[in-house]
Amino acid sequence: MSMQGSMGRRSSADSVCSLLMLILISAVCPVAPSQETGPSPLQCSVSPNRRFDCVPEKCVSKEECEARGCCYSPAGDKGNIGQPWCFFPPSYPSYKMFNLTQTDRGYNATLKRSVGTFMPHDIMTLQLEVLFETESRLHFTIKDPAKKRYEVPIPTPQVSGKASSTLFDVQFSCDPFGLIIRRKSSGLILLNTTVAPLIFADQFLQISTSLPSGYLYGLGEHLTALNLSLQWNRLTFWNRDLRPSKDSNLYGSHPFYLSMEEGGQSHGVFLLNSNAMDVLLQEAPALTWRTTGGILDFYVFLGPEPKSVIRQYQDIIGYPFMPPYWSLGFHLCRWGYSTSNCTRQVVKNMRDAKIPLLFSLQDVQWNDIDYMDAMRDFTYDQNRFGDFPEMVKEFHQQGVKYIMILDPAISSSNTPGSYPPYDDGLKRGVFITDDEGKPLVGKVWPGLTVFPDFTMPETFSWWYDMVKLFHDQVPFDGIWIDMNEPSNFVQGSVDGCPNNELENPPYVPGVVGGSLRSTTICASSQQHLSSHYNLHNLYGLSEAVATHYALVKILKKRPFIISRSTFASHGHYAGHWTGDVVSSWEQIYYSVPAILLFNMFGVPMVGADICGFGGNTTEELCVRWSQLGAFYPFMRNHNDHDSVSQEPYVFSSEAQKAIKSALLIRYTLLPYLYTLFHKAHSSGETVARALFIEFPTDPNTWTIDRQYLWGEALLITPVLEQGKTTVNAYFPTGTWYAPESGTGIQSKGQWLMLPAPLDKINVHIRGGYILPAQVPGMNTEESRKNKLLLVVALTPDGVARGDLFWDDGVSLGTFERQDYTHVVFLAANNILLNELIRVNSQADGLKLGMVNVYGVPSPPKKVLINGIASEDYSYTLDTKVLIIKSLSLPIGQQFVITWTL
Ligand code: MIG
Repeated sequence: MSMQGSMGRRSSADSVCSLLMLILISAVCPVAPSQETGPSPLQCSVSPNRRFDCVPEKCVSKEECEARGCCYSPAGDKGNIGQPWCFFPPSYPSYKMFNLTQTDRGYNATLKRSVGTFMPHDIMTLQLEVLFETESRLHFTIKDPAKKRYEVPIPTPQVSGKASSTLFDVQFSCDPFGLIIRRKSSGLILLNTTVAPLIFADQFLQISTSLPSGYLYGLGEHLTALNLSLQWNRLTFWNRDLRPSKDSNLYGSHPFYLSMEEGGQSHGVFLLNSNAMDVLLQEAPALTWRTTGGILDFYVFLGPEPKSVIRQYQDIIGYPFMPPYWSLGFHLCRWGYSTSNCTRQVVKNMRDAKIPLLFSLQDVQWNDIDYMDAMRDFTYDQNRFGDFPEMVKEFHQQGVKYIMILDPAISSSNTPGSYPPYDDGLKRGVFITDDEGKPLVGKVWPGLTVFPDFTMPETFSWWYDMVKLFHDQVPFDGIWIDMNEPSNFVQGSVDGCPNNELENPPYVPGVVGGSLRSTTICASSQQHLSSHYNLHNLYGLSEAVATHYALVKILKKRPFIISRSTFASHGHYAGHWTGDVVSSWEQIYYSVPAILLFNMFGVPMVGADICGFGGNTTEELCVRWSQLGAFYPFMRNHNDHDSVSQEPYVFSSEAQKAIKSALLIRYTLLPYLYTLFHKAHSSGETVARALFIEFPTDPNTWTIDRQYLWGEALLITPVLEQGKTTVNAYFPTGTWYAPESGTGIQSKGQWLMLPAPLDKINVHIRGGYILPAQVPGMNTEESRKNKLLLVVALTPDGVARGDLFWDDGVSLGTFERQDYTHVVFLAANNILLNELIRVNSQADGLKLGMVNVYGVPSPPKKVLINGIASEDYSYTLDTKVLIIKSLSLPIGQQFVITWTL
């Protein structure tokens, strides 16, 4: 430990120099003290926050603890796990490092431990590989050099050389082995893995690190605030079907965090590991990764801005898919639309509910499992949904898209020959097998079921065939994939699970139900690539990938898929909804951090069930949730089968009016939202964005999770509490305009109480930005044909910029094939003009019809459009808003608009 202290005082050295030091250090590695007796009392004087659990797998007495060579000190319960009573002394044996060598990609070294741990099957010799992949990305792996272990099968970039300069430096501690990673510019230690012993046993891998601050974000999917609690907090990763509850493993796993450093810089860490896992947080501040298999495969992202960290993470996992334009509209669903006529009536009610506004605004109608025959995939009930294909065609004629649900589990108890998905799948061997090699049988909605193994190539083609045959009958536009954790109504299988090491690992993370098989299939069941034990957390992702490729092939258009279960890289293929949230004020709030975190995970197409899924909503909650939901990237109202109706049209006309005016803002801003999705797809940006990501140097923003932004320029302040007609809003430094009036607020970074009557959601446009907008039509398709409106929000210096990405909204790979239009808008010195980055024929019909300029200090003397004077404008002195109307300027041709003051 003293070595670490002296290394901490060194100024940052270049890698050659530090290599020399390291060789020197390795040469003088001391021999670890023998552990035959318990540690002396002195070694146990570890301050409470720096204690790391030495008996994670059970409760022990003082004697048992000390027999392990650990320190015992009972303490009170704090956080969800409490302070450990039995903890490692600093002298607890760990690995030592040998043979550190420089390679053309970084460093290699051997790690050896001479004394085993309390876990079975310690791997006594390990291989460390440190790769300096880019200036801002460090990659290191710790593996068993003697035996290939399971590794997560997602494609990651392979880098051959070594970055010539880096934002980080790495120092190695040889005894105990540890990595100390610092930011060169500030000298700040970002990671230090010497704080607790490294354990690498066959089914128990643990590594701890110090953290540079208590501001930590990520590590989903959990029901949490945006800024994670470090008070003895355990976050468990084991995908599970569970109504979102605190301190529980939920539907997805994203072992990635972002940490804020003092001054507003930030870094991120990703552990590419899909095994059942716990992450433990404590106020030291420190973090422990504890996983039950695979290898340690870490990426460290140096940012330094949070935006860069998030992009660098997505460089590894893939950028988000580009959604079809229509998917940005309003989606309506519920469990319980039990017939095709009932589903038709819903669409009709939406269209009839034009009062008091003239827009219907529904874009997509959905069905839940109600449509199926005996709840089996790829069937429809001949009595209740006999005219299912016709229903979908009618929706299409009305400009409404259609999505239905599919569950992965396939009914297995049919008369042979009567249900092709099962018969064909069985023949092609696509189902996950038990320890005897027979398809494992569980129970889901249709009764007995088997589970497709989406890690097998044959399953991809079988799934494609099934989806294609169904699409030939029912021309749906997208697919909703549910129950893909995978969920199972019996524990493991109808025959239970065998008794083996995968079923009963020496350590079970803090999963709900206490066992890996709880609500899912046996961990020891076999898949093509590995055991389910290793692959469980990838089940939803693998189904999403298979569904994505099936839809690409069938539709030859952009696929739209919403999935419940996810893993890192999911956003490249599909979106996500946050599952079975309850209709409560608590859960409307939690949906905000959930949406912001999924944006950080590279899954920008995300939303919660508007008005709540479980339980009964109230009119007030549903109005507030619809207002918030109008600013979810994915906007869907969905409801449980036994809850009261919550479609917008069931409420009072005041409520309907409130919901529609929020919808109207969303539809007006679709060109802006679509451009944000393009930026997510093309450069890893977030769509719904936490304030700290946009304003990292303002620490006031670091804990804000009741407000957020769309991109850089739109601040959203929903009401998340019952009975409130005001809302407290933080305005980061700058000018913020209320679009209703166009009046600006100058903020120095301050909280303001805003009026928020039930019919209003507060949104503000940031000075310095230009938002492309459009007058809405009946749906997104109609809206797309209308004239553009530019909202120009000037800074006090009179400057603003923005852009528009435009294409046909449905074709595959328009960005990659460069078949799109991209126009930048610039305003300065009382001039607004466009700069054509790329123009294609898609933009032919698109014309600029109106410009609203906010923050024009005095009445213009004249307005010139391409040099020609126009009379069609108005100026309001008290709001300082200039409105220029009756324009007809093709967006793909250059224009100049001038107002002289
Ligand atoms: O066991 O398909 O989260 O959205 O309505 C419940 C019925 C299965 C769970 C999904 C929910 C859906 C429901 N499903």
